[in-house]
This record gives sequence, structure tokens and C-alpha cells, in this order.
Amino acid sequence: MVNFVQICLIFSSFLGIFASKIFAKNNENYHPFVKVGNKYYFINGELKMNWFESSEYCRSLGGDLANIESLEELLELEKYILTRGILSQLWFDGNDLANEGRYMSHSTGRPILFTKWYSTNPDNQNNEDCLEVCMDDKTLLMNDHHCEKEFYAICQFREPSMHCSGKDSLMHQDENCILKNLVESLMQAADAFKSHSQPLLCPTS
Ligand SMILES: [Ca+2]
Ligand SMILES: [Ca+2]
Repeated sequence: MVNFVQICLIFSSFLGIFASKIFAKNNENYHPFVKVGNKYYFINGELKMNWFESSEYCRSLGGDLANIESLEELLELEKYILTRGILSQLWFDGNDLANEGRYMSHSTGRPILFTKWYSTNPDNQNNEDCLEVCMDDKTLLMNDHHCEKEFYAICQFREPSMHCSGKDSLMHQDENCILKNLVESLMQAADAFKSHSQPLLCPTS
């Protein structure tokens, strides 16, 4: 019979593997992305591209054009861009190419929910469809602009998928999946221990 000490030993072994995975993740080389707030961004201050080239460029680095989802993220980016001294406009993730006025994230396929527009924008002036941010008196604001214009790109590191597959080996799962699977394993072990510990309720003869 599996006793509780054995269960704890098995779990602590898995926990050790999980901890080493976390440690490895924390030391993972995000280059060229740098941590800004809770996300990792990269702005190549020597390369201006149109919106489509920017999107492809970010993807080639293992990221996407930045998906700015909150005021907190915008303010973190604002601080970072001011520190870098970047005065140019910058492309980020979002366009209304499919349906005028309905801005969609290219990386997530979902509508853009957070916006902080530059005065009188979005104005779709002469059919502006792609989203950029610009610095207005040290405040980062959003604007729709012509997709073919060339600006710097704000790339965002693409986090690993949250999808957990039981077929994946442990080394190919991210820590969220590993933790989920560990908790499930512990619960199964605890159930097994409980069932072996319970007195028999039915007569054996
Ligand atoms: Ca438009
Ligand atoms: Ca505009």
C-alpha cells in the first residue's frame, strides 16, 4: 500500500523538477526583449518599417507587435520610451482593416479593448487603419495612421501557450502546465491513499 510518506516523497521530487524549471525560466534569455512592467518589449531604434513589416519583424523575433491592454501597461511603456529618448511614432498591435472603426488585435484575433486616443482620433483621415502611439508632451497616446507609413515597432515577447497537453513530455510543458499536472497528481495520490485508508463499509462475506 502506498503510504503518505511515499506520496510526499513523490510529490517533493516533482516539486524539485518544477522549481528547477521555474529557475530556468527566470533565467531564460529574453534577448533582445527587456522587461517593462509585467511584459517584455523590444524597440529597434534603428529600424523603421510599415505596419505589416513591423508585424513580421516582431514575429521573426518570437514576439508580436505589442498588445497594449491597460493604462498601467501604457504608462510603463511611456516611461520606457521617454527613458530611451524615442520621439518617433511607434507601431503597436491593432488595425481596423477588416471593418472600419472596429480595431482588432492581429496577435490575439480579439477586439482592442483598451484605448487612450490622441485628441480627435481615431479620425480615419484618408483611410487610416493601423494603430500607432505617439508622444504628446511626455504623454503616450494612440492614433490611427496609414499602414504604409514607416515607424519604429514596439515588439512584445510572446508568452508560451497556456494549453496543457498530457501527450507533451515534462520538458516541453511550461510551468503553468507542470504545476497543474503536479496538483492533479497529488490529488490523485491523496485519493488513492484515502481509499486505502478507509475502513471497508461492505461485509466481505
Ligand atoms: Ca480606419
Ligand atoms: Ca488618425
